[in-house]
Amino acid sequence: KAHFHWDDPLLLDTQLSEDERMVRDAAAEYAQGSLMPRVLDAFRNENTDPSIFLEMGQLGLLGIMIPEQYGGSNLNYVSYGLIAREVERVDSGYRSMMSVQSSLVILPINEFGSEAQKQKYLPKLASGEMIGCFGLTEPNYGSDAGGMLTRAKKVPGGFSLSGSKMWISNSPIADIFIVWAKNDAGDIRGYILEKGMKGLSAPKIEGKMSLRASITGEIVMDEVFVPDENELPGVTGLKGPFTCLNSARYGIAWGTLGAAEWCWHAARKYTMDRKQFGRPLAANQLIQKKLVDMQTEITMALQGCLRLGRMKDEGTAAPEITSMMKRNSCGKSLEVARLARDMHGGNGISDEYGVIRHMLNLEVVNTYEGTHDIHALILGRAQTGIQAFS
Ligand code: TGC
Ligand code: FAD
Repeated sequence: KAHFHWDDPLLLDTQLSEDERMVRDAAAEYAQGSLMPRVLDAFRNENTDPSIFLEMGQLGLLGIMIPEQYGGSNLNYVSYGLIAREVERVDSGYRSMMSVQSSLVILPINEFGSEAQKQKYLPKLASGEMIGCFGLTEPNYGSDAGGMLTRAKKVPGGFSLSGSKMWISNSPIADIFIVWAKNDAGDIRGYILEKGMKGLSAPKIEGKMSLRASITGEIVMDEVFVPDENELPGVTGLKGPFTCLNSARYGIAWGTLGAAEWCWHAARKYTMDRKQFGRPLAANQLIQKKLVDMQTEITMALQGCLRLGRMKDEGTAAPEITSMMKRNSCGKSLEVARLARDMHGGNGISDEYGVIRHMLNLEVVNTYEGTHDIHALILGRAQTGIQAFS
């Protein structure tokens, strides 16, 4: 009889190439060795350490899919997913810092930027010397991103940008800002703004109870002059930001499962160690059922992510599949984290045990990059042909 691997039932490990396993192991070593020791303080004291970008850059974790000539590592989508899973096993906030930099800042410049923009920004973004952020959401336009009010008015030599972006990861510490705005014709275009431009500010949003290791802010633009050469020439319309989101949402689909795996393993260990009524908690049928539900959901979701990664690598993945995986991974991981929190009893609410931190983080991950329900509507439209957003 073949051996059952309780922690990898479908033998995901054996479905990876040697190179993919090496990338995953390097990311795991960094995440467990350098990020894990910092996370309790970072979350408790809302302390975002910008040097993490340099560390990730040195390991090649930021410019994963861009060509080596721009400082990238030219790896595949499966590797990107595996890295996200290892980083988010520690904390969704650290994965968030990484996804914004790689999928939402490096990717649009690489895909839609001019040669001069690529040469100017990509190497420093890939090395982590420069920190980037991505401004799509506005105070009154979140899910309905296309309704944005931010305007890029044509002026001699460039554009004058006015408006505000809300809930922007990395913005208070960012050197560059990818901002999506409507031009005089009403078309959505991307602009690269730099810290220090007159009229530009990025105040921190205080009081976040989730993703506390990752700083979040606004982007406020009051007639910021942006030269012509800072407009992204290669894309017009919502396709621009959504192309970036396809990649970031894919990373989230893998990443949340890392957080879920961590919670599952913690719940297993805790319930095997802790005794109530004279025997381990894990000796109870209810507890075993919860552990098996976690194992089943995580195993199937990981297999789905791997399949999506392979499809992205071969160019056959429609964006709707990313919606399916992002939605499934976030919803199921949040449920796993809530169960794990419950199985830790009172200790489960202490940050020392980690499960409540993951649970709180996953509340946001289930909301950003398209909420759980918005992805249901994207998939519902694809299945019925009927648009149910409005
Ligand atoms: P819709 O009519 O569906 O599409 C408009 C145009 O966009 C194109 N498009 C896509 N292109 C590429 N990939 C995709 N996934 C695309 N989805 C749509 C589409 O083809 C069309 O192009 P064209 O040329 O025909 O005009 O647009 P809609 O306004 O009806 O969209 C509705 C909806 C709900 C699907 C969309 O607005 C949506 O996805 N809303 C969610 C908003 C969102 O995800 N925001 C994320 C903000 S960034 C963020 O959260 C970062 S957190 C990062 C971190 O910290 O990790
Ligand atoms: P809303 O769109 O107002 O939605 C509120 C509720 O209504 C949700 O449950 C939603 O599912 C539901 N809803 C909305 N429309 C419909 C409908 N038609 N039918 C049924 N239900 C509906 N954005 C960026 O651009 N860049 C970033 O870096 C970034 N980072 C973020 C970091 C954090 C910590 C957070 C919290 C958010 C971040 N966001 C970022 C914003 C994020 O993408 C939005 O919060 C998200 O898209 C949802 O928008 P909203 O908050 O305006 O909610």
